[in-house]
Formats: sequence, structure tokens, C-alpha cells
Amino acid sequence: MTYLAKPKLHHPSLPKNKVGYTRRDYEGKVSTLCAGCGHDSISAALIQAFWELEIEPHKVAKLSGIGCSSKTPDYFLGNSHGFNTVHGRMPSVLTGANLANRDLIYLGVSGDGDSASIGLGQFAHVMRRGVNMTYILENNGVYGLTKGQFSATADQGSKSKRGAVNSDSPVDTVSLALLMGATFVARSFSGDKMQLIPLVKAAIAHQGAAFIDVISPCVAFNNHPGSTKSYDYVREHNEAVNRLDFWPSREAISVDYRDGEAVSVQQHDGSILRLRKTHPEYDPTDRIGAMNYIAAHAAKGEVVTGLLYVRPDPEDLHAHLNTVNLPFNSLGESELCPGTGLLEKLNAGLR
Ligand SMILES: Cc1ncc(C[n+]2csc(CCOP(=O)(O)OP(=O)(O)O)c2C)c(N)n1
Ligand code: SF4
Ligand SMILES: [Mg+2]
Repeated sequence: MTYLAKPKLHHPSLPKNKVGYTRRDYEGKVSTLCAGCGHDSISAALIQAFWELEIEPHKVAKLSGIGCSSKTPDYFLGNSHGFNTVHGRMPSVLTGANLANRDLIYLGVSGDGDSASIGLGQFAHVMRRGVNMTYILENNGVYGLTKGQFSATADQGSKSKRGAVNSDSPVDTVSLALLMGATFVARSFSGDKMQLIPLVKAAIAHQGAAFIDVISPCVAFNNHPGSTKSYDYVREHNEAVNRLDFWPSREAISVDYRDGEAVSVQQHDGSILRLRKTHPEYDPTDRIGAMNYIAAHAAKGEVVTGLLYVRPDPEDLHAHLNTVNLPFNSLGESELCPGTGLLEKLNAGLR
């Protein structure tokens, strides 16, 4: 059996959000992942974020590649659109869907094997093209589904469960996303839902390429001493540069902050990010500064988490290509075939 359906009956007293859905309406099938897998905690954070954002499930499209991580869209948002692509190819399929219908909210789910090895090129290009999406990379440093080989994000010198030492340099997906021009970049930990949920909400509200690398321990193959992606290692070396409070545009801020305690960033859709700085020198609007900071702290073995970079006024792929406002799938024959007269005029302009 590849999946387990959940009973559809809901208790009538379950609270509903403003669009009439209970939290359970954002769930999916019963997870078949190993008990304790970090990926299940990320699914729970996504369920909570979408419920709290009061997004109607049919307005979401979730796409993934191949891996334990890429299986997870089956376990949340069971009433949303979904497409499980082949290994490493989620970004191009998502780009095509986004071009055809920009009115959906696009969520890409991938793993470190899926994104940093076979899909590395696709990952880089979807970031630099500014596709309006939230890209969640569930990073455990191994190919979990195929039984624990080192992935390209495994740190040099880290040890496999059987004691083999990884000699290759790691791909730092956060630094790569920054280099490629992603306009929202964060890192979090599956064991820290207080940090992860607001980051997911802010990323969904972001109108450009938003990337969140979530360290997500694999309890079956990469949770031992010597691993730098284990629960213990990440808890001991987690350096959160800030804590985020997310306020959708329609809500007034209802928490008092002491002077100088927090900075505000207003995103293009009007949503407000309140960043409580835990490292006062860190500026999440300075892209080059962020890259230097992450590299310097990685060299010390620290895992820098939080909102690492945001550009509040991003341009997405549709703006780059100057596409029409209407989703392509809603264009009628008259718009798609404007007639020979217009074609001749166009051709004449090119002669
Ligand atoms: C073209 C192709 N090559 C190789 C595989 C075998 N394969 C399946 S999942 C996977 C790696 C998954 O690793 P990751 O993306 O990190 O997901 P995880 O299971 O760790 O969550 C590989 C190599 C495949 N399915 N397709
Ligand atoms: S093998 Fe690892 S990644 Fe896959 S479900 Fe089990 S714990 Fe999670
Ligand atoms: Mg993996």
C-alpha cells in the first residue's frame, strides 16, 4: 500500500477559519514516512501556515520531485492541485504551470538530493528567473529514499551511519539561492515550528522566488554522532539571526515592541514582516552581507537560521516577460488568434 486515506468525518465543533475550513481540511493522507522523520514536522508546519493564512485549498498548486521529501505533498493540502514530477524536474514543471495560470499559489517541495544533485540546474534557473513560488527544500544531507547515500549538501568531514567520511565540499543551497537572485531566502529547522511557520507564511505572501532550506533530520540514516544534519547537532549549533512575526496586510499589528527591538519590512502585497533581531549586526536586506555572514559562520560549523534575505519589491517572471495579466488558460480564441490583419502588421514591423 503506498498511502493511507484519513477518515473524512470531522467533529462539528472544530474551529473554522474565515474561509470556512477547519485545520483538518488542509491535511492529506496518513504519512508513511519513518516515525520521527523531520519531513513530517514540515508538513505539519505547512498545514498550519495555510490554515492560518485562510487560503482556500483549491487556490494552491503543490509540485515536487522524487524522494521521501517529495512524497510529502501527499500528506498535506489534500484538496489542492498536485503534481509529482520526475527526479529534479519540479522547477521546470512548476514554471510552466505558473506561466499558464498565475492565479494559483505555487508551492514546490524538494529534497537535497532532488535539488542539489540531479536538479541543481533547475533549482538555479527557477531562482534566477524569479518564478513566483515558495520553494521548500527538506534538507537531511542524504538520499533518504534510496537508503542513505551522502547527498551534495552533506558537510565535508561528516560521517555516514556506517562511519564513512564525506570528502566532498557541500553545496550550500541558501548561498546558491542568494547568488542566483532569489528575492526571499531563509533557513530553518524542522524541529522549530515557532520559527518555521511564520517563515512559510511570509514566503507565501512574497511575490517572487522565495526559498526556504529546512534542515530536516533523517532518523533512519543521518541522525547519529558525526552527522551535521542530526537533531542534536542542529539544536547545538543553531544560530538564529532573527525571529519573524508575520502580519497579513489585512490585519493591524497587535503586539507591542520595545523601541529598537524589531524592524519592519513591508512586502509588495502589503504584508508586514516584523523581525526581532537576535544578532543586531545582521541586515536581511543586504544580499552580499548575508552571503559573507553565512559563509563565515558555516566555516565555524554554525547553522545560521532565520530570514536571511528579503527584497520587499521583487519582480517575478511574468514582469520579466511582460505577459498579459489574465492566466493563459483563460484566454479565448480571439486573444490567442487575433487574425491575419494583425499578423501582417506584426510581420511588416519586422521587415
Ligand atoms: C532519474 C532518477 N535517478 C535516480 C533516482 C533514484 N532516487 C530516488 S529518490 C533519490 C534521492 C532522494 O534524495 P532527496 O531528494 O534528498 O530526498 P529524501 O529521500 O532524502 O527526502 C534518488 C537518487 C530516480 N528516482 N530517478
Ligand atoms: S528514510 Fe529518512 S527521509 Fe525517508 S522517511 Fe525515513 S527518516 Fe524520513
Ligand atoms: Mg535528502
